[in-house]
Amino acid sequence: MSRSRTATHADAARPTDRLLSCLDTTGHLHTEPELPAGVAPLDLKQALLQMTLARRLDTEAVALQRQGELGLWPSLLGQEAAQVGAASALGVRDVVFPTYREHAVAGCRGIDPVDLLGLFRGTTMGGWDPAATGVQLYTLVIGAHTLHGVGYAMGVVRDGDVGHGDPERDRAVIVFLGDGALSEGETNEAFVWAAAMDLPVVFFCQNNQWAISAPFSTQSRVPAAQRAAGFGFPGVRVDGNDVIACHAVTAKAVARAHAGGGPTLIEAVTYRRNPHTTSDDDGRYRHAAENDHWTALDPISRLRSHLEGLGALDDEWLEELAAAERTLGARVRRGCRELPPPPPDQPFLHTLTAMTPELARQREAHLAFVAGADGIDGADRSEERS
Ligand SMILES: Cc1ncc(C[n+]2csc(CCOP(=O)(O)OP(=O)(O)O)c2C)c(N)n1
Repeated sequence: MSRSRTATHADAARPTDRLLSCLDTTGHLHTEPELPAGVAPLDLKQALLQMTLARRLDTEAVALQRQGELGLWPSLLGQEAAQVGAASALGVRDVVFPTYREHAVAGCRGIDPVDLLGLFRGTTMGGWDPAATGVQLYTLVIGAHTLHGVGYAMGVVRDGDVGHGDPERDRAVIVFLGDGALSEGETNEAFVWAAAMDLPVVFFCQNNQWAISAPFSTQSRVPAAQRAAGFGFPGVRVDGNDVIACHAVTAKAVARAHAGGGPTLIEAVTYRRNPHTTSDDDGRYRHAAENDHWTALDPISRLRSHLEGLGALDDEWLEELAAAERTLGARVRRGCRELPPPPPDQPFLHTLTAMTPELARQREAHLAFVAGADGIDGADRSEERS
């Protein structure tokens, strides 16, 4: 395995505040010397499909929350290119550590959209099998999963699964984080550890400009990508609304990780166009004009214009896309309402690998409590209740 401690020559020569991009705001493809065309080919129609379906899921989920069917929903509106660009650059053996907003990443990895809703409906504490999907469960504690990802990457190295040049063997970890997470102790510890051990990790920061009501200028005095230099690994700043550039930088970082070259921090500069979650009132801390500015930079319109310019979108394909959206919408609305309530003892079954006598006692008491027979301490409370 190669153990390069330094960034490549190209990385070192590039000022880390330069924004890499391939697709301009009108959908015109231009040359980016650091991301030569063809290095990381992306199926553009598939990317448009994934981004469009992710947006439709998001729109449906916001509506479901408003109807009282979900307790909460963190919208991804505006972040589709960053997520689809990154996810489409991963191999099946690479492992994703998401936050709570990576709905498009989940879609690209084949997670059923209805399964994504359970956590926000309160019917599950997970929703999918991390081993089967290569996507760990959503993490609501900001920054905590950066260390989980780094720990997993240590396991990958110990298994000898880097540096073979064999896509069937080499593995990398991609940790998604927000700009607010950069201020967390865990994130900084994760950066130190990943650098010290040359771990195969890509830290993919979606700088969506806001950590709830705290602007990025409060989180950092320098562009996020520049932080990486202080830890000793490359930082790349990419247009997060450009799916082609996001795909290319992620593919490059993943290839570096696979080869044993160590970590990369990617800062995908984008914008959260909806409130932080459906519980947030963003009108209290930001102006509508800011949203208008970013709406004009919409990642889906940009890719669609590009493909239209190429004559790649015929009526038949567009009708198939619209039909796929309608099918998804209907499925999500029905599936959400039909999500089964979990068995009341589910947390007890998954706390430890083997049930201890004390846990078994607590489980029985809890089941009895839920059934309404006995109190949690085993005392008969039926008289008090009546
Ligand atoms: C350790 C911790 N501190 C505070 C919070 C409350 N909190 C929830 S989301 C959030 C902002 C996160 O912003 P960012 O990392 O930029 O991600 P984004 O939501 O913008 O995608 C905060 C502070 C939390 N969940 N966990």
